[in-house]
Amino acid sequence: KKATFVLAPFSGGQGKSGVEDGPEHLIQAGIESQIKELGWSTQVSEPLKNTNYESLKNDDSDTHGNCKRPKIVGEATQKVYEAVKFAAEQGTMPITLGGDHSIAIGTVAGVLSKYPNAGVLWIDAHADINTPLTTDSGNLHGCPVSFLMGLDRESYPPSLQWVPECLSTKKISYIGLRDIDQGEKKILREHGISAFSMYHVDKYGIAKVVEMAMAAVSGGDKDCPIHVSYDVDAIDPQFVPATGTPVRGGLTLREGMYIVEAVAETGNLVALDIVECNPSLGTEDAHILDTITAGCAIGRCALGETLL
Ligand code: DIR
Ligand code: MN
Ligand code: MN
Ligand code: MN
Repeated sequence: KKATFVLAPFSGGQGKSGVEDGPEHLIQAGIESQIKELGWSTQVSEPLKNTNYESLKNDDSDTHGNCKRPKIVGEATQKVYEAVKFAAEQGTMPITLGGDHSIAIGTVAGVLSKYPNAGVLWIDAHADINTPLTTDSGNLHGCPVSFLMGLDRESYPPSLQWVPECLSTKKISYIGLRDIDQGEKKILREHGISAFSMYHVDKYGIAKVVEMAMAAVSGGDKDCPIHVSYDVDAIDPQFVPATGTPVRGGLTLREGMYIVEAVAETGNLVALDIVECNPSLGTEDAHILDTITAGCAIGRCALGETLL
């Protein structure tokens, strides 16, 4: 049991600063030592170490159509891709700590290069499936899924043309959705993408929803590798307040933990992302503590803490 913590202190996929401090806070709070205590050996990879993306964030010429900061997003995600791919090829489990969710362009592409048939569970209040043609905000953290699928490929900025069209519309399922743009709804519907909103969590309960989501991405293969890309804003802001785009009516902390516990129980987890913890957005210390400890709990549950 070996895990590689891939640190991705990157904020260029959205406008707010502070989310680049997520990895440091999670490490300071002990996520690595907690996972060691579960019997994992760990190592740390820092693919973005030699570049100050925060200073590059102010370059107003870095745009393409409606997309904001495509150059730094393209460059940073490619470095994350190489690091995650390498960690997976070494036979370790990449646990990527964000940073904003644009970094999942790199993590999912890296994981799929090692495990081409892996299914992705995207845990989020948002679908993150805008394309450069549909995005209103221009923030690329709202677009990673479409890049991985190659949707509206002709519209991609040059810096993101490296992204392999690696993710089938049949190999992703969402849990926690409650804030989806019109253009995204159209994409989800047209491609028949599996998606469980908060409505479905209320209707079926979280256990059934996770079971259905895993069945949807596994295509009948009981050993199908699973990558969980976990945006902490899936959990209700009452538990996870320090995040860039909080939306009320989310998962309880327990429901949020149950998702990764149930994946851990299958033994099929091959990679985990924990993204969008933004310590700067806590207006009191308890907000930061709640958010960071929830991030650590997601990591521990995914790696088997609560399995007896
Ligand atoms: C919105 C918000 N759909 C956008 N997306 C967020 O900017 O494309 N994703 N916040 O996490
Ligand atoms: Mn900072
Ligand atoms: Mn989100
Ligand atoms: Mn997201």
